[in-house]
Amino acid sequence: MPIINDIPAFHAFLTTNPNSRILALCGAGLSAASGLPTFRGAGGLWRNHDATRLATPEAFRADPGLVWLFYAYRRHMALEAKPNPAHHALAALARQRRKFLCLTQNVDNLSQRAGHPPSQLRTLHGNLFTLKCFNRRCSHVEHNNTADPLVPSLAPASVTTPADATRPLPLVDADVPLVHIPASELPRCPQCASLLRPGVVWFGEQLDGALLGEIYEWLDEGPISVIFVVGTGAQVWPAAGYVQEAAARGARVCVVNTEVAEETLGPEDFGFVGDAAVLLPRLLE
Ligand code: BJW
Ligand code: ZN
Repeated sequence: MPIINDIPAFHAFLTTNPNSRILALCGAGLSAASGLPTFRGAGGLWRNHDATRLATPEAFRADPGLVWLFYAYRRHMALEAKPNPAHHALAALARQRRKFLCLTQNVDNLSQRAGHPPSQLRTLHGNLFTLKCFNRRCSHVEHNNTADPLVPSLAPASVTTPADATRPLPLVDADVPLVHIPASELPRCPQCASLLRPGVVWFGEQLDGALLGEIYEWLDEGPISVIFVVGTGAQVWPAAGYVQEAAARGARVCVVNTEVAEETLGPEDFGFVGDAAVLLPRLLE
């Protein structure tokens, strides 16, 4: 049986391994307490669209305006959001322990804004505030975490506070028809005039090869005492594979999630059921 909700047992384990190497794999649940929706489950629908179906190159090719509205809305939400105590607890752990590496699947920039040292953070799925050219032959990349909206046609994505509370919000209320945004009104590459796209990794796309190489170098530097698996369904590859990679290097798995599947954990593993923003600061105090 895994060790469930036993904070003193986890503290005892960490104290007996003061200089050990620690890994974390984080997902959307880490930012849930900051008000950002998750991909699957209750929060996983955006205006009746399955969020994971919009996160594909095919969806962008079919309707770049729709996909841009989805990402413009998420950029706006992330800009409005604040890092929560779980982001801060992981950032503090990174500052305390140089042998801690955090792999995040999140693209919301909240770990960075919590002061997580960049050398101890790897953003597996990119960043909402990076823009890159959709033309594969063009290497243009830019960073923009200020413009909101990015272009005037994406302005509906930035409306989260209705001036008139009786009017529904255009970007969250599925009953309000979305305006079709023609490609001519979307952000364009300054180098080749192709469409710009969000700098995130969509399904079917390769993760950055150099980044994956760096992670394997870190994994192979020695044994790992624990991998925190925080707020992720751990269903998406290659991210999900790091749990097994860490376990193969001796790590005990410590799941922090509102839902913990005990049967997936080994007898030495830890499971903590609840909000990461409440649990992580207690686990790491
Ligand atoms: C809380 C909480 C609270 C709530 N506190 N907890 C091998 C086997 C099978 C398939 C594949 C494979 N290798 C590759 C694939 C294909 C595919 C894949 O994995 N498919 C699976 C779904 C089966 N992978 C890829 O395509 C990847 N590319 C790749 O491998 O390239 C090589 C290749 C290409 C083609 C063929 C074969 C190989 C790329 C994956 C990119 C994923 N991109 C997205 C979108 C990013 C941009 C964006 O944000 O829009 O990444 S999809 C989406 O899922 C997003 C997330 O980062 C990712 C993971 O989701 P996450 O974070 O786990 O969120 P949820 O919602 O699923 O879970 C939230 C959790 O939080 C839940 O557990 C809640 O209970 C919990 N929670 N509130 C704590 N308060
Ligand atoms: Zn270009």
